Amino acid sequence: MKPPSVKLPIIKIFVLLFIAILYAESFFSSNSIFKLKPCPTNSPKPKSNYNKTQEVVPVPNASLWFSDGFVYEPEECDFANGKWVFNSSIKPLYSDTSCPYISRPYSCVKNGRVDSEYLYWQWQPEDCSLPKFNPELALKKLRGKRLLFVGDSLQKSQWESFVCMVEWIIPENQKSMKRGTHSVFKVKEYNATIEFYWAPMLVESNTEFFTIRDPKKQIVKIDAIMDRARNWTGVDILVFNTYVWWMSDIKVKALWGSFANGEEGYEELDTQIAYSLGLRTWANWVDSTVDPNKTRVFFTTMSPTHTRSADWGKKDGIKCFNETKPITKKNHWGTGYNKGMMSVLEKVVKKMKIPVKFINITQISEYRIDAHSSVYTETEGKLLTEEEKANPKNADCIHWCLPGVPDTWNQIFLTML
Ligand SMILES: *[C@@H]1O[C@H](CO)[C@@H](O)[C@H](O)[C@H]1NC(C)=O
Ligand SMILES: *[C@@H]1O[C@H](CO)[C@@H](O)[C@H](O)[C@H]1NC(C)=O
Ligand SMILES: *[C@@H]1O[C@H](CO)[C@@H](O)[C@H](O)[C@H]1NC(C)=O
Ligand SMILES: *[C@@H]1O[C@H](CO)[C@@H](O)[C@H](O)[C@H]1NC(C)=O
Ligand SMILES: *[C@@H]1O[C@H](CO)[C@@H](O)[C@H](O)[C@H]1NC(C)=O
Ligand SMILES: *[C@@H]1O[C@H](CO)[C@@H](O)[C@H](O)[C@H]1NC(C)=O
Ligand SMILES: *[C@@H]1O[C@H](CO)[C@@H](O)[C@H](O)[C@H]1NC(C)=O
Ligand SMILES: CC(=O)N[C@H]1CO[C@H](CO)[C@@H](O)[C@@H]1O
Repeated sequence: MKPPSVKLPIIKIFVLLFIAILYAESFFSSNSIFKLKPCPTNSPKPKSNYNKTQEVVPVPNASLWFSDGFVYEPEECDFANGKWVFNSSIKPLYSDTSCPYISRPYSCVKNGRVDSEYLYWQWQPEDCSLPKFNPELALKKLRGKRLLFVGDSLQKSQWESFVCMVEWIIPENQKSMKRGTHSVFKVKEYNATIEFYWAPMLVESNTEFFTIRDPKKQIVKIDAIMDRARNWTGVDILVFNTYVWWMSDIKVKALWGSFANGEEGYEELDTQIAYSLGLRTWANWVDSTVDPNKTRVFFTTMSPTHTRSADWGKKDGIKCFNETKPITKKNHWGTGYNKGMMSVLEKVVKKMKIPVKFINITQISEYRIDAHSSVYTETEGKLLTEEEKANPKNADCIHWCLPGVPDTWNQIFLTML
């Protein structure tokens, strides 16, 4: 009885915030090809950025990189087992001013974040070392290929992180970006694309395009995926995620078939059951459609939220506000991700015909209470005022600053590619 009554308001708060934030982003307003304008920031910036990052990528020759002592066996190393190590010599490959593709809610520095320690932690697995993200190697692996991320706003930040980490080595006239429900970043020189498809629950729901903003009114079409999934065919590398949208209420309103009877006839299901059914719809599509000889399938596990500061011994209600250091307690686990949901995901994937590899980011991200967008975000398209910024209630403890934690997700992902 007690645990749900404690958890429920937290869950509600974060999803309301989540929806408000995403709504502000407006997926449809920028549905045009923005060829990068040769604007003043673009001409001097890439140069200085390039010099900086030259140091970060000491071995730009990929064949050297391969033979440079990085014997890396993802199968043999458990990345989740490790710790964050402070290293002031780290130089992020991009910043939110050098990379023009970062959505506003992740642009923490632009939005006024002045503390910068959160940029200088590197993930150190216990049993191996994690190679740096080498943009040239990434592009070589993607030559002639399509990489498509499908999922929610956290997946979107992983996509933006990936694009930003490679885009600075590509000449202006060799790249283009088109934004929309299906966003496409093209690298002409390599005949490669890095794409994102907005599908926060993978299956359809009535809230995903923000016409309905009350999570209580969310209805999920638990068996509907075919229409959108047509756009995911013929891709070489698919990366899915879905989690946080399933947590909008204590039950999920699930509907089978079409919305033909209006939105009547839904059934209220326990979150884990609904998640399992939704994932099975996705799994059936993958199993029946994906050619494993052409396409590799990945799944990014849940990104933990940090809305309950009591989880790490702080007064509750502060959330991740003002946090500047990761949690150091090994295997720290808070209420920001649900282990039951994780095992649902594992069970569904285990039964699939097509192999799906997990990019398991959950535990490593769980430590990073310091790296969320917090109050360096926007609501309804506007930055928070100084007064709003002083109020922990306004902190976004779901999304992450870019550059930041999603870069490490991609560092792990690149070793798996
Ligand atoms: C970048 O490096 C080149 C050669 O090392 C140097 O000539 C140039 O001044 C540097 N640019 C900046 C902005 O530091
Ligand atoms: C990269 O390294 C390999 C092996 O040392 C060498 O054969 C090749 O010429 C190098 N490529 C470039 C572009 O330097
Ligand atoms: C710290 O970062 C620098 C630059 O990335 C790297 O050369 C150095 O090895 C790192 N130190 C440790 C202890 O990993
Ligand atoms: C470019 O890549 C696509 C697949 O993404 C492939 O169908 C096409 O043949 C490639 N074109 C060239 C010129 O390599
Ligand atoms: C994949 O390739 C293997 C070996 O070339 C072949 O035996 C198998 O039938 C192929 N699978 C599919 C689904 O095309
Ligand atoms: C947040 O940090 C600022 C600056 O260190 C401090 O003035 C303020 O009291 C802190 N607020 C809370 C709620 O901890
Ligand atoms: C991801 O890692 C966590 C913690 O290391 C583990 O409990 C969980 O089972 C893993 N999930 C998957 C899908 O492998
Ligand atoms: C967002 C998007 O690109 N949707 C497309 C998915 O595929 C269907 C059918 O091919 C198109 O009609 C949609 O426009």
